[in-house]
Amino acid sequence: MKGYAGKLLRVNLSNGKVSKEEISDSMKRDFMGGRGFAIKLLWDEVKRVDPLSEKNKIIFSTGPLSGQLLPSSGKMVIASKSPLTGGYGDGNIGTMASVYLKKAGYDVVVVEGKSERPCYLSIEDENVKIVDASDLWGKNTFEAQDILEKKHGRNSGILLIGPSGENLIRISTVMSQKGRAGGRPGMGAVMGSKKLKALVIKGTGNVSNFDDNKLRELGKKGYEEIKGKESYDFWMRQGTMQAFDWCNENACLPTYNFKEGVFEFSKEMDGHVLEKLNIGRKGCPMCSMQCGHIIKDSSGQGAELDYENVGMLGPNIGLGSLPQVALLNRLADEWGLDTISLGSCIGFLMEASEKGLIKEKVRWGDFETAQKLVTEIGRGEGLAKIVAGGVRGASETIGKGSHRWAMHVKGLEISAYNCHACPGMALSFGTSPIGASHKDAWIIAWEISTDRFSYGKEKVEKLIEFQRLRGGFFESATVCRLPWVEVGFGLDRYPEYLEAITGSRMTWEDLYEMGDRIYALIRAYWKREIPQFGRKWDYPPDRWFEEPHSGGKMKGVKVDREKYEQMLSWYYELRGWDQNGIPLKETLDRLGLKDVSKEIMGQVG
Ligand code: PTT
Ligand code: SF4
Repeated sequence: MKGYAGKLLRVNLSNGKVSKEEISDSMKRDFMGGRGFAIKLLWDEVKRVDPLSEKNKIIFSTGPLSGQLLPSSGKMVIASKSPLTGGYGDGNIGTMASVYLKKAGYDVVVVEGKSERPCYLSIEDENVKIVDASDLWGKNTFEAQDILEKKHGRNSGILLIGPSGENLIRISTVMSQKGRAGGRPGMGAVMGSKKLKALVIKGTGNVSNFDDNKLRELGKKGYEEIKGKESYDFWMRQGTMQAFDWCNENACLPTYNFKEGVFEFSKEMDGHVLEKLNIGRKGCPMCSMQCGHIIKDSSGQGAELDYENVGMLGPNIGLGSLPQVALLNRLADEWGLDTISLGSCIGFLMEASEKGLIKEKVRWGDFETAQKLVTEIGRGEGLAKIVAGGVRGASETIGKGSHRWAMHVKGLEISAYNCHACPGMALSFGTSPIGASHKDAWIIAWEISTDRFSYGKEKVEKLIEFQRLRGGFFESATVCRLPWVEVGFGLDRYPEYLEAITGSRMTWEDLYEMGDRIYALIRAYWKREIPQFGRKWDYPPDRWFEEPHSGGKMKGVKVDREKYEQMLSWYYELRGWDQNGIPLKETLDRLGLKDVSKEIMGQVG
């Protein structure tokens, strides 16, 4: 099939073996790329292993749209069995590594085994080497990026971890280009466990497409369409930070460890403040609507901000200064810590301190302590040891009912939307295939603009439609979804792109079915890896059901547990899963996953 480099590169760090494998047409047809390839490979090859052992594998996977001359196409998926959740984990990163990987002749890299000494992987077309990285070990991601760029040239794509990944801190992510981050569920720790500091990728070839002329023409039109959109100017001024004000207005800003939805200092740090402080913009390759806004942090250095980072390192920990948030963000990037989980961990410690459950004083909004905590978390030292495994682990250590306000689902910390008054978004977090991420179904905007308090079946149907599109198509194609979500770029462009790339026309029905196949396989994976996995994994924390907002326009509102139960039951029914959330045999058979049902049947649930 056209549009793919056609090869999978496999590198075993235990024995140094490098091999190249053909990717079959059925794999391309049934799983497309990105997340689809990743779950298929993990299902086939990574079975009941300790995520931080040499038996786990980490997958870097592109799709047919990655790296093409098309709007916002410089993306790739990083996936593995997650050390944070114990189930399937992935993240999506914008990086030159996705562009160069395909140019080098590979769609996917699978890294397995474990190196004895720190190393990095150098991929230059045919030439693949495991290189000693002793001098890079311990360096932060900015320093290591500079060293590698100097050595390999700026025309290389670099994916790397910081010291927190080396220290096996389970909330570590993978970084690129000093500000792109991907792999929230501990992908950085998996690299660290393999003593793999980085991948440096260079490539000089070109992928052969079905109709390059048509593709060029479509790409040109796509960029023009994006620039012509009404919301483009505002997007360029505020990027994802436009959500900050909106969340505060709608009482869904994560505030004081998701206790409240409105922050008293919001006007001092919203998108308008960002506009005034902005000193530059950064983003992913092939993008004409770059969303990384740079401001000077409180130490005078540049830091790149996004809504999630500000929500979690600002209101969620009671901090109301954008330059101070930017400094915490920069530190997280240097250490290679995921900002969302980090903000949740710090918020958890602040609340534990307020409730007298830990002896240390960690006050809301205390910037100096928060700064110290980032370093301690990155090192896994001191008070931070409690949260090194995320807030689920912390609540298990502390006990005393703290699981009620440990803000995670399936072990992954909730991203920056408070859902006391957004039941659809609560269900989205509950059913996201990697734990509480917003990436699969950001239903909140639709929910607030329609019937916010409805628990109706139509909301569940909409949620599944979003998951099919975002979690199925965008994650596997693999391309940035923000042109569609944020400026209203036409969805129908994508099947046209696919046709010009691969030569085959796929309808949305075909693409949705592929999304369902990927979701069913991910669900089966969780079940196989965690035999007791089932319905009770699909609930947000008790806080949203039990503690209504104490102020703001949603004062007194909380999620109704019984009605949530009903939505969850509909969700399973619509997906063709049983009421414990496990795909039915007939569903797996229909999706071409016959062998999968044999493996998960008969497991205790
Ligand atoms: C994503 C998650 C997000 S989602 C943000 S901000 W967001 C946080 N960014 C971090 C960061 O920065 N530094 C850091 N140390 N940790 C961080 N953790 C958080 O990671 C990102 C953009 C954004 S910005 C979003 S919404 C969209 N996400 C997409 C997606 O998931 N899929 C897709 N097909 N397109 C997407 N487009 C947008 O990409 P994870 P990026 Mg990211 C500094 O990785 O694990 O998925 O978590 O990739 O290149 O940084 O782009 O308001
Ligand atoms: Fe990257 Fe942002 Fe552009 Fe998407 S919109 S490709 S995340 S810079």
